[in-house]
Amino acid sequence: MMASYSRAPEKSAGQVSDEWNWIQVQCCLDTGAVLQRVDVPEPYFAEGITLLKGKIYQLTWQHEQGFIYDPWTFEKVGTFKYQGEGWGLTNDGQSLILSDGTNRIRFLDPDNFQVRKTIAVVANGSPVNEINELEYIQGEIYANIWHADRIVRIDPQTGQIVGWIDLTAILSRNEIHDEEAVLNGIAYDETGGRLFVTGKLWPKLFEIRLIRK
Ligand SMILES: [Ca+2]
Repeated sequence: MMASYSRAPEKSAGQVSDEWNWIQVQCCLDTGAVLQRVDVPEPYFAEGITLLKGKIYQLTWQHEQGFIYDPWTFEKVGTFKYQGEGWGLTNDGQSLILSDGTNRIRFLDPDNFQVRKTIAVVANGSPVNEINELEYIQGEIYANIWHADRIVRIDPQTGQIVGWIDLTAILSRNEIHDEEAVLNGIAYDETGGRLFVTGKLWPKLFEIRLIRK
């Protein structure tokens, strides 16, 4: 899972990734150097993260327990509860937007974590399940589907899928050494208009440009 933000105005954007049990900041995109990292303690499983109003929010999959961090120090500054599983997390500037492995996406109030609204992801009237990592980009929710090399673009009002992004073969076969090495990272640098993708156990982070087919 990835979120993108600028650490300081004079610096370029970094990525926060929580692959396995940590959150880390990578800067210097040409080197991929890890600048900062915080481990998530057992038994929690590090899941989706997002940066909203100066705080990083993080889900922990099946523990119904979220963590809140200071984005500069990575110090834990709070916790929150959610119901059911927590997979992907993003935000539209107002609500935390959470996926749970089904086709349901919930919008939570970041002040009290109450559910503001729920949408169901559908394509041509059929549910699209296993919605995983999320990224809110220019009024749409981009999401990957677990174990698929595709990202869907979702209308946040209706849940309708409005487009598919095909990432088949972005990583070559000999670079994948694990069945769980799946696409699951999407980050958008709003300032630079740059879109990044990666995956669990992937050796690379890609900046991609979308081409209409
Ligand atoms: Ca993301």
